[in-house]
Amino acid sequence: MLETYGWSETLQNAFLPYAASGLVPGRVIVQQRGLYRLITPFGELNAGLAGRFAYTAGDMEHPVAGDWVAAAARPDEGAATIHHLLPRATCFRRKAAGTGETAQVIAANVDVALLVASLNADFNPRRLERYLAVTRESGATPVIVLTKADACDDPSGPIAAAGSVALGAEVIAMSSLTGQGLDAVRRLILPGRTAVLLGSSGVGKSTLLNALAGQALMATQAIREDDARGRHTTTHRELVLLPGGGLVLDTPGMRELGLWDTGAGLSATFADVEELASRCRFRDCSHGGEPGCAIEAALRDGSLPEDRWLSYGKLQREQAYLDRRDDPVAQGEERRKWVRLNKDYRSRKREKGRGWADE
Ligand SMILES: Nc1nc2c(ncn2[C@@H]2O[C@H](COP(=O)(O)OP(=O)(O)OP(=O)(O)O)[C@@H](O)[C@H]2O)c(=O)[nH]1
Ligand SMILES: [Zn+2]
Repeated sequence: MLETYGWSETLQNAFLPYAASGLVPGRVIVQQRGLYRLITPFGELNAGLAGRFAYTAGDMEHPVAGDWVAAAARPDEGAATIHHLLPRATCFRRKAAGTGETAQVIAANVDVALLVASLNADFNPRRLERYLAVTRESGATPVIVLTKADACDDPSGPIAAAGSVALGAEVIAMSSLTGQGLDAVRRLILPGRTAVLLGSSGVGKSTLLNALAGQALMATQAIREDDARGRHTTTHRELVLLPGGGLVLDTPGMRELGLWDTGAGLSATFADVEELASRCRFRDCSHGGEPGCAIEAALRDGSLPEDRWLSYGKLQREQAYLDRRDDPVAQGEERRKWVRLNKDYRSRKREKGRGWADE
């Protein structure tokens, strides 16, 4: 039964030592302020952290939605106590704002991230680059899903634009309204696999989730219970089981995409830019007019689109800001260099008053 929720041989092996002490495996389907709801071999149980675990676990090791844990179950009470966190296959993290913590885990064990953008109006490939970087950092597989194909006369432009930033990620054009492309999306979320939907407000994430889940969503999403005083309470289930067997993780944290930790993911998403920079004649090239600069050459002949270069600089600047805030001395120096370079580039461009193409 846990296989439905993604239980695997790898997890089974990690769990083995805990089985001996009578614990059971469980997956977190809701996490709210230190209270958890788990799916376990005994069905759904409400859970809290064991005192010792809460005391010794670091911030990053506190379970979040999607996590697998080892817990002591008390099925008669409908309750359990979480004693251990099982290793995460993937994890979405965010730099915690202003708390001095280094990072905050948002979701765990996501296999595929659907990066949702709308084909109808302001389609913005720059936004996709950010989501791609975040996803690559997490370890999940990104797929670009372009919604509202029914409201777009010619989607070939946006599809090509998405493809050009995707660096190998699959691109699917679809419509939740007509059902076009819906099967292609369904095939991404195989039984036991966990997906998330990332994208700006209004691009159609909820509509897509409803189309994927069909009738099942309304029936299963809300957990109604009587609290201690006999009042009805409703909790939003964060891990939604689709009729076809796949899972979608839908948490408030995943919906608020603020300043994310994109370090390694940034390099993967801009591998082409970093590869170009490595071909400059001078290893410490500032891309500011030195002879043999591959970046400037590529900007001039158009093989590196200018907005992609600027977008790279912008994400570097945001990352530099985070680095500076979290570690005032170290780390940031390399990225601050990029900030400077990018400013140089932009001011020199302003001086010229025209684009590189006019040189
Ligand atoms: N024409 C068309 N409209 C769609 C489609 N999918 C969603 N919409 C419309 O787009 C609007 C926004 O859709 P939502 O699903 O609420 O968007 P969302 O991404 O969940 O937005 P947030 O909840 O704010 O994050 C709604 O009016 C939908 O009816 C589609 O495939 N075609
Ligand atoms: Zn250079």
